[in-house]
Amino acid sequence: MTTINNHKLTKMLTQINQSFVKEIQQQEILKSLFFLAIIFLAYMATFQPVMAHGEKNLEPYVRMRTIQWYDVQWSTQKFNVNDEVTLTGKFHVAEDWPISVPKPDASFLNVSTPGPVLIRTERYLNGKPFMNSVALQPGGDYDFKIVLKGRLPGRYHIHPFFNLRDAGQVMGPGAWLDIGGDEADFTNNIQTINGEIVDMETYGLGNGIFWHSFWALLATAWLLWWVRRPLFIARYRMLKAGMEDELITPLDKHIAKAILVGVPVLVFAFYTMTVNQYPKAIPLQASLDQILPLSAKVNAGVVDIETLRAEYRVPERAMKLSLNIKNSSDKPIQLGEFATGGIRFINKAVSIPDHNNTESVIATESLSLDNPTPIQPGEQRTILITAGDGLWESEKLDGLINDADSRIGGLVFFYDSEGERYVSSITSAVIPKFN
Ligand SMILES: [Cu+2]
Repeated sequence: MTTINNHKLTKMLTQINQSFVKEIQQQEILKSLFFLAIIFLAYMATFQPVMAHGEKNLEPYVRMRTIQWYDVQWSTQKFNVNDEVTLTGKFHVAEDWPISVPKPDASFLNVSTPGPVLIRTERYLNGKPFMNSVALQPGGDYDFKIVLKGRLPGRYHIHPFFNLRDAGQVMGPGAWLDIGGDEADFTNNIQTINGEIVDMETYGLGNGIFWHSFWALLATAWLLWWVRRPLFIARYRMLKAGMEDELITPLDKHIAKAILVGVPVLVFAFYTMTVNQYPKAIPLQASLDQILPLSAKVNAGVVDIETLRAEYRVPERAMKLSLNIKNSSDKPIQLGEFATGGIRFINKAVSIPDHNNTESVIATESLSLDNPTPIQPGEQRTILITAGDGLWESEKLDGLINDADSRIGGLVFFYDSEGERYVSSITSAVIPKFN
C-alpha cells in the first residue's frame, strides 16, 4: 500500500512541479519577448534614412588598391523616361593588387541602381563593345562607356562598379540622377535578327512564368510525396531494425521510373519544338572578353614617381607621403591631385581642368606640398605631400591602420604648364602615428 501511495504522491508532485515549471517558462518567454520588442523599437527609433549603400563597407585596402576610378562623368543628370544617358570614365588597375584579393581575371562592369530604374543598352571598354566579364591586367588603364536608358521616374544615387570574382564589388563614384516623365511611357522594343520587333518588357513572360511554375510544382510534388511520411528518425529506426525494404513501396518505384523517363522526354520534346519554332537563335554568351589595357600609359617614362614613405597621422587625420618624382617631360609639372578610395584631395594652387561630375567626395584645399614650385624638365625632387581631411575618417579609410594589409594605393595627377595631365599610381606601406 505504502509503495502505491508513495508512487501516487510522487506522480502528483511531479505533475504540480511540471505545471509550475510550465508557468514559469511561459512567464520567462513573455518577458523575453517583451524585452526583444523594446530593443527592436529602440533600434527602429535610431534609424536614419539610408543615404549610402555599402560603399564604405569594403576594406580600405580593397577600395584603394584594386580599381582606381577617375574622370567618371554622366552626360546628363536630369533626363526623362526613355531618354538615353551616357556614363563614361577611366580606371587604373592597381599594380600593387592586394595579396588577399583574387586577381581580376573575371570582372564585370556594372551600374548599381535601386531596382530596374535604368536599362543598359550599350557598354564599351577601351572602345570595344563587350557583353561578358573581362580579364583586367594589373597596371593597366582602361576607359569605359555605358549607355543607359531611363525606365522608372525618381531620384536615385547611381554608381558604376566592378564585380570582381571572389572578391566583391568595388564601387566607383556616385551621382544623383533625376529621372522625370511617366513610367507608362517606357518602351523597350528591339528588332530580332529575323526582323521581328519584340517588346522586351513582356516578351516571353508567359512562357517564363509557365516553365518556372511547372518545374516548381513538379519538384514540390515529388518532395511532398516523401515528406508526408515519417521522416528521419522513424526511417532510421526502421533501417536499424532491418526493415529497409519497407521504406520504399512499389508505388514509389513506379513514380520514380515515370519521372526518370518522363522528364528527359519532356525536355527533349519541348526543346525540339523550340528549335523548330526559332531556328535562328544565339545562345546566351558566357565567354570571357579579352580586352587589352590602353596601349601605353599616358605618363609612361614621362613622370616617374616613387613613394619613399607614407605616414598616417591619426589626430590630424592626415596622410603624409614622401614622393620622389622625376620629370622627364619637356615642360614644368605640378602635382594637382591625389585620389584614393573615392576621395579626391585637390591642390588648389594648381588649376585643374576637371572631367568629373560625379560627386565623388572632393576635399578641396586639403592637399599641401612642402615645396610647391613646379618641377622643372629633367629635375628629380623629393617632395612631402600632406592629404589632410576629416574624410579619411568619415569615409572610413582610416580603418587601414587596423588592417592586416596596411598599404595605401592611389593616383597622383600631375599637370604641365599647358594643362596636359600625367597620371601615376602610387603604393606604399603606411606607418600610423598616434600622436
Ligand atoms: Cu551611392
